[in-house]
Amino acid sequence: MSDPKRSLRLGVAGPVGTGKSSLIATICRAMSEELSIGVITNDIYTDEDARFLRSAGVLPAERIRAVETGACPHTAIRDDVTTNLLAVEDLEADFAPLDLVLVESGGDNLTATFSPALVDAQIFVLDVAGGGDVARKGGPGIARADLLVINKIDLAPHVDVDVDLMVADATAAREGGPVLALSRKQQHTIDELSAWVRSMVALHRAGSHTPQDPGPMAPHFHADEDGDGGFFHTHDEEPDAVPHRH
Ligand SMILES: Nc1nc2c(ncn2[C@@H]2O[C@H](COP(=O)(O)OP(=O)(O)O)[C@@H](O)[C@H]2O)c(=O)[nH]1
Ligand SMILES: [Mg+2]
Repeated sequence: MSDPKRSLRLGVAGPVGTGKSSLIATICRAMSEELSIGVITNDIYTDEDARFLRSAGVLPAERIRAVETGACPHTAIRDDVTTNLLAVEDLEADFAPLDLVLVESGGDNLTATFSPALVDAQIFVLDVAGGGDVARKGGPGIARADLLVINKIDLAPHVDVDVDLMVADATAAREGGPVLALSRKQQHTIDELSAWVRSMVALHRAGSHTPQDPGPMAPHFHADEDGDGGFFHTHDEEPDAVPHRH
């Protein structure tokens, strides 16, 4: 059970470019009058996401903090959550009482999920531009995040995606778990997102929400910065599953 005396810590995961930072900006814009909010971003080498959010002006700049994760951003959100936990606790102490801390993952693939040691609940974000098949192909985040968002539905007609079908496929892959079609240009979808966040905050405060682990990451590839190589590794918990080069 999560600790109802502190903020709800809500992770936002998903592939690069699907709209995680924008979704966080949307939640801040829609809810900062009813909830006291802080944000932590995870970037590999930069604080680009934090700078984007600060410049969007959706929260006072000092409520948005960047954790630079080094080579593998997934480590920070799953395997060794120490730096993120300290950043969350600092925010909670500096702006007590916070209702909600949003944690954006860095990461570059479809399977990164947060550890329940860091977040109480998580949203996994896909967008329609990734194609209608993505939701069906699955992965732990898609199947078992607390909420799956299918984002940028305003673009669906331009990329030949049937949003209703993509939502139906995702709902089946999630065995009925919640799926939300979102566009920052469609207010009724923003209202639905706000309602979901509000209900999670209420569950957390009542002490009746239990954080779930969506499951370990699949092995994945990291490109070198110069683009001519990289390495493949896993985050499995088994002792023999050490990172390895190919
Ligand atoms: N058309 C459209 N574009 C969006 C929407 N949300 C985000 N974007 C755009 O998608 C791109 C990536 O968004 P960003 O939030 O930086 O993605 P992140 O890498 O997942 O954090 C940006 O150019 C955004 O302006 C949306 O609802 N509709
Ligand atoms: Mg971002």
